[in-house]
Amino acid sequence: MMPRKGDAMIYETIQSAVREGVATLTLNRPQVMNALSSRMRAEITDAVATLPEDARCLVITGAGRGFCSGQDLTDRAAAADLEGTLRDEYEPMLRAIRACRVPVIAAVNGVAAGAGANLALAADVVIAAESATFIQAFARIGLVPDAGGTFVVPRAVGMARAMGMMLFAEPVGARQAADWGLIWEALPDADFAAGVDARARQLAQGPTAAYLAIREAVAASTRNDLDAQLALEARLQGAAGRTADFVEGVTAFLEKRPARFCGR
Ligand code: T3D
Repeated sequence: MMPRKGDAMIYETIQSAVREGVATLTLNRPQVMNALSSRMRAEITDAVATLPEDARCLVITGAGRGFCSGQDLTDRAAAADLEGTLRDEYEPMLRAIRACRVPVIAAVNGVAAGAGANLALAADVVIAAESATFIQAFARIGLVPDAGGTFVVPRAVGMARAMGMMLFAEPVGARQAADWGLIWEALPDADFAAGVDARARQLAQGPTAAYLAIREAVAASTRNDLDAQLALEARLQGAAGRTADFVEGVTAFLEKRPARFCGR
């Protein structure tokens, strides 16, 4: 039974806060490099699905020197039901991130290993500190990459690099991950916090409805043919064209001033 206060879940393994439209979810088990326990998965899922009304961007990051070391390996007896855990706990967490009602940035402050790497890669944009690494660590312990890794990684970096990452299970540095197209950018460690903050504010002040439509279109492009994708673009653009933010965007352009988007 998860501790609750009224309807709200009390978080023990994560911290969440909202400031000026930016919600920050911090994985907070630094003594184990923010390894994912069952409780942490439930808390992440809940926090992402119940973001405060005023949030218009979500940043997921880690406390301490790591981002997330994947499954908590102290939690795994040989007889653990891995299939059930993936289906009942990982999948809802990943789906919550993919369906988040605002754009999601993974701010990868340090090592992201196993399901921790793939948790980061579930975000819309990944920004990493230069000292961070991404490790498809699964084969080191006799497992198969999960948490969406076999879907996302080959699409981002191609089959050869995906296979190398997964078979050798070695760290890929943030700079290389950016060069390969696995993540958006790697920032010098000294600039990381400010760089993430600037990008988060940019998204929090942007046209939220258009961002979500962009996510939908890009995700659909992995399964659609051109005809279906053109039809989807037309439908999404029709909806975007009816938003207050489109009116504001065009008005601001014509008035030669920055747009003030309301997110609708
Ligand atoms: O349900 C299922 O099981 C299926 C789902 C599976 C999903 C997965 O994610 S499987 C992959 C699990 N993750 C890993 O295999 C990574 C294990 N960790 C590491 O390889 C390394 O710790 C890191 C590369 C992440 C970091 O290395 P380093 O040298 O910077 O730090 P460290 O000293 O290894 O770790 C610091 C502490 O965190 C240490 O504890 P200690 O000695 O100080 O008491 C270490 O044991 C602990 N820790 C790190 N990762 C985990 C962990 N404790 C529990 N679970 C972990 N995943």
